[in-house]
Amino acid sequence: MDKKVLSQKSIDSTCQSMIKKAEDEGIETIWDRLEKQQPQCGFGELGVCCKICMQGPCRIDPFKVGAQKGVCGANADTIVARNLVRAIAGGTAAHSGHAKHLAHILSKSAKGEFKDYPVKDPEKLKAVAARLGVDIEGKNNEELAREVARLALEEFSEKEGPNLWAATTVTKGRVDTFSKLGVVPGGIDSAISEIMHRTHYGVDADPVNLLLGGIKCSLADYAGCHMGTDLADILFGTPQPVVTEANMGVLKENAVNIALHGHNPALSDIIVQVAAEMQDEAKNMGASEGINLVGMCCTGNEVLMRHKIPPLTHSVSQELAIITGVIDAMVVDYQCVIPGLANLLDCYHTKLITTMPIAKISGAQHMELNEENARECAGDIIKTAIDSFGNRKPEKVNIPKEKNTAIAGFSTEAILGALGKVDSEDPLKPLIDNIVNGNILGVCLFAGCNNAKVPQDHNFVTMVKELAKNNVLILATGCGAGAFARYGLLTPEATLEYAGDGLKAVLTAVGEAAGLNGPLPMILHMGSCVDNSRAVDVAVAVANKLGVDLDKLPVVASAPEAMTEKAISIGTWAVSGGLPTHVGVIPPVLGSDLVAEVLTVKTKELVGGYFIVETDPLKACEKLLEAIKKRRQGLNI
Ligand code: NFS
Repeated sequence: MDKKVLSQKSIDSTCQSMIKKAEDEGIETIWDRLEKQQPQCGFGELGVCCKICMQGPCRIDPFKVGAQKGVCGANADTIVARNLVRAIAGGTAAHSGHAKHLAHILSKSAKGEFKDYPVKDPEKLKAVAARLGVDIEGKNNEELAREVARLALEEFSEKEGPNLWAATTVTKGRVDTFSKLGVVPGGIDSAISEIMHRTHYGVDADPVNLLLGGIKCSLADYAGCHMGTDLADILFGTPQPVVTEANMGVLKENAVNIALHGHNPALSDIIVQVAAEMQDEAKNMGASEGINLVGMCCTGNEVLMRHKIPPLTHSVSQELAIITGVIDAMVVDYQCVIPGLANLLDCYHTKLITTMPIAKISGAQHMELNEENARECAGDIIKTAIDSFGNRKPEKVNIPKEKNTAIAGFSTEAILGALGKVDSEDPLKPLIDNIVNGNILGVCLFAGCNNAKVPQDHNFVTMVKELAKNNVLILATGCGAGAFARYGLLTPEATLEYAGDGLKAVLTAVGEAAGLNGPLPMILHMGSCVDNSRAVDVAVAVANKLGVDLDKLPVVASAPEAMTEKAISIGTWAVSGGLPTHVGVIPPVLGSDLVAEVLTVKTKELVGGYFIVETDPLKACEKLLEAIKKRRQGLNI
């Protein structure tokens, strides 16, 4: 495979060398499977294929020659809208399933049943409880945890009134806008099941009404994300800045390498705690450097943010981790864990360990997390990994050298803490002053996945360099943040190299006030995908302080390599939150002019935000910069 072909798959040199190794060994990866799928179904790409009832599958001829209606009479607009909102419901189910899991843990922890999950951050617990309207006076941690967990669990089912996690965390203006449109979600699960109901055969056939349903469900997704962040912080601690290293060079030949992959910290955080106590066991088995934990995808982000576990690789390159030949165990929970991993187990010694009852993979070893005995489960899993170390196949070992320093851990609290070092009375003032005086032109939140259809990380890296040069402050989450970590872009050096003068001056002033002897990293890594809620918290605080709504702020978002249903639901709530939101992959909506028009134009009138679909990263930057400048004009700054 020549360099050009490799760079069309990933721009990460470690990934390229592992793709090459896979090819040499005759091993199939995600990119080979994508190739075998060509040409992909054009009807599916346009969103005009309907499989909802058994009279189908039906498809609409995009050239307007053949069938224009499905058997039931649904046209392209209805079919595209139905498919899209079902994807939003899928994403919502995933994010909120993660939050619900943590709510159950907090509930049992408060009752003294899950002893391995004490409240780690009582301050956050108090803050969340107060925000939810709990009277916190004189209550101890257990009482508060019980109330927060009860309120959290109540947020899932049918309930009267708005969802608390959505309504208490956005601006008043947003709540009014959502109320006017009739899209305020109640229970999260109710919102999901409402979508499944209204997209069932013969229910909602009005595309605009369906899309409004999608907005409502996306707001339930937002509620789930925010709850996921809040509860994880309460149980495992609110992140503060950490310095570590990223990319495959963090693997160690003489250590038991355990990759933590998936999304939920429920098990991975415990593994981090227990592994620290089992270093000698690994050494006794011949691993002179003990246990080396590394992170992947959003579970990786969770343990990076709280424990500076080095991120290894992300999203489309997950199989390549195993191809290094030194991952002794890959421990997975749920979401974004591809079944393709199991195909590698015949050739490599890696133990693929599934741990959640809802996420098993044929060929993997299942060691289920029992939260009543979480530390013991974690210990068993680590022992399995230590045993696996002895089964390495030396001829398969090849660790790419490259790694880069990465600074992460920028929770809302950490960002406000750093700003508070500049102005302790009014931490937001330095940020707002610098937005007003133009040192910071605007803010862009980068989120979302890699997508095998896009050269891995190409759009992410191209776009941040361009935006930073134009003095846009960059926040990042998810696999996007992971990408930036691997290229050394989460560093003060990147600020010095790429940031425009205004941005550089601000990041330097804050960094020096915070005692860093230099600027803050060019990109602030805020955590996993549910942690996009942290970015909302910052934006809401700024909006409230300025006395304007979110749709007036020079704040934009981008998912330049989006892939999952979760990315679609987050994108939809970012738009509903008032943000111009870029997507760098064509979503399956082009089969309906009406749906495409609603998403990119009409939503602007309804909620202030809108989608910008642009596959060229530099053109996307132009469009985002234009959107930021328009917003600045609107604010007269
Ligand atoms: Ni977000 Fe995180 Fe990554 Fe995409 Fe998957 S890990 S939750 S969905 S692929 S960014």
